[in-house]
Amino acid sequence: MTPIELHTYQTPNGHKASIMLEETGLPYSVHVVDIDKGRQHEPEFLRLNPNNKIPVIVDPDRHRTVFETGAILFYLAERSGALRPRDADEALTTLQWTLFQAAHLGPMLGQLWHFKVFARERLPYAIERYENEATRLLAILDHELARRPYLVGAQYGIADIMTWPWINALSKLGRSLAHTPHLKRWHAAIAARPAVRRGIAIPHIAAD
Ligand SMILES: N[C@@H](CCC(=O)N[C@@H](CS)C(=O)NCC(=O)O)C(=O)O
Repeated sequence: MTPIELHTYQTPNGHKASIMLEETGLPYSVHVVDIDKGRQHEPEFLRLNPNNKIPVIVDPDRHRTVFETGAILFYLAERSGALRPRDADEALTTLQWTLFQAAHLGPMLGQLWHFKVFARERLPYAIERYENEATRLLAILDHELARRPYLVGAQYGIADIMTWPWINALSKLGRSLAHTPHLKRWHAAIAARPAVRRGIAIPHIAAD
């Protein structure tokens, strides 16, 4: 099979795709899109994703380009047969937690990151709003994970890969998992997976 192209950068969203590729064992090549230098706005990249966001995958054998990590993960599960929901019920629950990540956890933590780390002006109202949203969403995940090992049930899967890189990045936002013990247990279990350790090292970016 021709390797799948992964267009990515060292970020939580990029890591969802690289972890999934590592879990599937599909051959792939890495193409660094330096979003710190604005490469995601260049015409060549916009042809892959008009929404100027990494990651994107290109599957040359299927003439298929996919952006949005939820779609990428479902595509790679189908393509490889790995981590595929086992029945319609599991597929629907997986989609539900995938959309929860894409619609809530990702955007809220992304905004918190923006206002805490990048904003030129310190805006206490914005920081408080997104801190509170983060606390609320983490409590939901902790409550769910008190009742089962992984987001969809007994098995690790796509919904966990969607969510884990953002939980893993919380320490960069000055937040710990001390008050969410079930989320902490889940985070540690996934962090120990060899494919996850390899996935978060991608792309390797040499220091200047
Ligand atoms: N919902 C998108 C989010 C992707 C995303 O926000 N990517 C960020 C990096 S973590 C990005 O490329 N930002 C560049 C920009 O906004 O210009 C997904 O799940 O793929």
